Amino acid sequence: LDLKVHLSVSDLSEKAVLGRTAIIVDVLRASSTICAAFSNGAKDLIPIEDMAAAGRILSNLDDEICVSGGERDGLKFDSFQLGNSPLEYTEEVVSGKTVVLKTTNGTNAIMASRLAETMIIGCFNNASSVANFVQDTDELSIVCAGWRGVASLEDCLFAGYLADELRQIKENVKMDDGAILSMNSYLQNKNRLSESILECDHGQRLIDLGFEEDVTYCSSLDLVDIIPVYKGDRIVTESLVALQAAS
Ligand code: 3SL
Repeated sequence: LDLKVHLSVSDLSEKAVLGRTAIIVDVLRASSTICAAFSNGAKDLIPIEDMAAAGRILSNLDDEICVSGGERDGLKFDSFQLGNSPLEYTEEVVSGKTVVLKTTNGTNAIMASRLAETMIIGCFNNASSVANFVQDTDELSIVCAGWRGVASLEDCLFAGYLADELRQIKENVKMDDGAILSMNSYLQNKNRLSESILECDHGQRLIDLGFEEDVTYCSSLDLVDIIPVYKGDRIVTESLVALQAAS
């Protein structure tokens, strides 16, 4: 396995993921929100690059079949229905709907990785499913969303969790420096993951905004067993079994 970890989107050229499997990681909170939306029955999710695109897409979708969500600097857009808290994406709100999502870093990381052969969304909440899904992959890029072009500890910890899992399953894992840095950071913190995420920069930023419950939720391992996959212009989900059968 050739394993590369991009510690933030600014560390990613468009072609870096070309022909590879990419896992997009934004533990706080976009990846966790996407998993929550799908585990509560969202039909699909359209990640948005900018507000102009959001306006265009939303004006073509009936309110009955779509929900808008997202944040800027952690806070909900006035014109959107939901913010970026995974706890808002309940069955009652998202079941059967198309979610249109715009976030500060997570949706940008998704859009920046569009040339990947396969792109999935990962975080602690679907950790084991992601590790299982990529175990037969030969060329894997983990793209950490980070925060405004800078690495984030929580994304780095999840990248390190995956690197550590894969190194235990596979014979030859060739890691780049990003993967080694992430894995060492994970190994140092694996017995205090929640605490580390509560203490890190973005954990603290979210706590200051009143989202401590989100930070704890996003640090929880294996709450769901789904894999959100980017297909065409949107993200859909299938069970791990269906995805493995198709590959
Ligand atoms: O940066 C992002 O994409 C967001 O997930 C950030 S926040 O956790 O909603 O503030």
